[in-house]
Amino acid sequence: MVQPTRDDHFSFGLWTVGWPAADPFGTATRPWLDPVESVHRLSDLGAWGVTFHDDDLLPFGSTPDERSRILTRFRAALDETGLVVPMMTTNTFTHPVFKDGAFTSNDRGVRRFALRKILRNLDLAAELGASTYVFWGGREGAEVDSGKDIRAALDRYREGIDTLAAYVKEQGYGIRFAIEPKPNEPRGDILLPTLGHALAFIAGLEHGDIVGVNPEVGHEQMAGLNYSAGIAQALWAGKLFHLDLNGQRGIKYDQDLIFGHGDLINAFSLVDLIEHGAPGGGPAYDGPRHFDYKPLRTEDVTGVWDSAAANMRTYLLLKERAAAFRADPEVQAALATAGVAELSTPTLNPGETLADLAADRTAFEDYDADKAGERGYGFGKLNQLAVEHLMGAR
Ligand code: ASC
Ligand code: MN
Ligand code: MN
Ligand code: MN
Repeated sequence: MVQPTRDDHFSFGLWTVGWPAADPFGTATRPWLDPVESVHRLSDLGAWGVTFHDDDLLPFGSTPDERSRILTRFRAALDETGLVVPMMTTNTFTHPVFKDGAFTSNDRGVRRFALRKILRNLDLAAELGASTYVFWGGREGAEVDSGKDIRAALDRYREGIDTLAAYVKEQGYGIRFAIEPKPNEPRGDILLPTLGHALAFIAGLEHGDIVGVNPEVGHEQMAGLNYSAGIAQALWAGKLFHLDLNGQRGIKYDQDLIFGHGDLINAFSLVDLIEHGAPGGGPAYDGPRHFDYKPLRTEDVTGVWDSAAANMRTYLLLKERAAAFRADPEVQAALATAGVAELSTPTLNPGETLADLAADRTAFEDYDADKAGERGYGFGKLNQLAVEHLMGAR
């Protein structure tokens, strides 16, 4: 039951298991990992897909010959294992050229270079059959308020995304874009810092129909936000195109912990939501279950693969617990007491006008607000049932 299979649609970034664990205070603690080895190891563990930034596979500045040699080996590994590439993305953050951003660098030459780098990788994404293309704008931001015209930066961000989206449509690639918000790190403040900012930005795009979000657990939690509630809003907006699962413990630097190794209760409600939809009905999520985590810097190579397996195992265990939670008659009773399903009933009757409501004495003049104020919703009991299912106590 907790053995992952291809049907679970688990995917991993090459940059996750492949992270050599250099941080701002110390050098790498692990050797470079061959992407071909990652493909084989992930396949053996039961994963379904691999994802990558252009530079994770094809080092920045590779010659055309080097690119084709690397790609031939990589494709062979995909063919041998049957792993797919459901998502690709661009590294527009490592090279010094991007230190002030890519789409939103103050330097116009940098912005034009960034567009070309992304365009080339979009062609590769189409060739490899990726259906989602992620934009994580880690360097799109600032530390100095007067050094960045935020309105102009958003104009350039929109110009960049719309230009690339128009290209994807023209080429008939069938790729959708997913913007990944993050509040800070590496920039002091990043543009589109939360899922909500990103949804508002997308609403103003010309080609917003093929643009959605790729929210990451830790990134929303770095802003103190509730990840599963944010995911519910993205689903509600029809914009949950992809997601990045990991763990984070509170408002601090981006930890990229193993999924569940942070706010486990929120991870439980997330898995319950994306597997089963809202308790009152509503869409579930049918895209990749993508892990964007980093094996701890203290791990050796064995620890890397143990941690990769742990992400999938935790997800499957939570899925099992969430199914038991939903099926428990006591949970159903607690949901009824809480009135969870009642929220799906519209507030006005079918065809009822505001004048009708104003004439309805039972809604106001004869309504006993004090009596209604005495109601207990039993949310605490409901949450305890969730915690007990989560702990395997029920
Ligand atoms: C991404 C993505 C991130 C960052 C980070 C790079 O594409 O989803 O969160 O890049 O993982 O280290
Ligand atoms: Mn992160
Ligand atoms: Mn991410
Ligand atoms: Mn990350």
